[in-house]
Amino acid sequence: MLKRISVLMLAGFTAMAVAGCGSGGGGGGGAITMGFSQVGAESGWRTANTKSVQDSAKSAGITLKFSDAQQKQENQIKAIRSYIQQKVDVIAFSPVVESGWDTVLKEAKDAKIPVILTDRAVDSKDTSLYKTFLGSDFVEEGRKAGKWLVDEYKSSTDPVKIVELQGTTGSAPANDRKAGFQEVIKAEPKFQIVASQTGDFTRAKGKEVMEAFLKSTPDIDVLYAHNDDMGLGAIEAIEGAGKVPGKDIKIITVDAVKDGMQALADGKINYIVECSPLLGPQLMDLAKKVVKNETVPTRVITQETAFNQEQAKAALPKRQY
Ligand code: GYE
Repeated sequence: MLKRISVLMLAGFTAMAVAGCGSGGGGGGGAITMGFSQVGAESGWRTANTKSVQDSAKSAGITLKFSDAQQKQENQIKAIRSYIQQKVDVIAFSPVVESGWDTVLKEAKDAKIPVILTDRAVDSKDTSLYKTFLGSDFVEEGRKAGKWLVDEYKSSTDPVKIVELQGTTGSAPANDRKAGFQEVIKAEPKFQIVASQTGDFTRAKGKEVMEAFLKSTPDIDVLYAHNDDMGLGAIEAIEGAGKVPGKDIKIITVDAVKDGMQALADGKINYIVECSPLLGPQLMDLAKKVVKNETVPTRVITQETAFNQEQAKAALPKRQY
């Protein structure tokens, strides 16, 4: 829209007339339209992220075109193509998997529409295909999970049997949370990942896969789940098998959404690494800058922490999501 307005200005419209058709809001130079392609609604994290993006667009005066890809890359590619056709000012998206984006990102670049990656990364070699990447350091999250485990078992020499519930296959958080965790635990051979499978970041799959793990793998000591939702599903499976989550099987998850934090406070989860979904305000700031062609950092990392039971109890009353 900004481009169209500047063409009008060139055509000799007065500044006041331009402001009149600038459709309200927008930082000074007319409203910005953002096309946003969301992964889906697979988890509590995602729901909070969607709300953050929608609320912040509203308060930033940015017109948001929003689409939910239902965890399918083809739907995201379709949505991005439609945003290109609609000539939005900026495209933001959270790529469901890392690979396979070059073609559509080139199309956006050729149409001179800036792209912002939010939450998840792509593995494109050509980094000129997007302006910036806003989100967490998932490798570091995996390391934090691993460090807690190393500390928890520091006085034991017995083997520690770990099962892992991975996030969506091929997604940045699944790849990186696995890698960061492994990097830390591999120093001590007593830590053994005895089973590892995707639960697609959902509660239902987390439960289903944990049920299978419990049948196939005797004496599981630890569950590492790449998000709270899969951990919460797994808790149901563990209880269903007559075991006590948090005691018979120690549980580490990532995200720290309210339901996860409640389970941690109740002693059913033992440790949660935080991953903040509240990316909306920073995303809107970056969008305003890239639309004005201002330079932005190529990587913006979210600040995060981790919680044990006591810290979860203290944080819960003020938890926003
Ligand atoms: O951890 C998980 C969600 O990409 C960081 O996606 C996000 C992850 C989050 O479904 O719950």
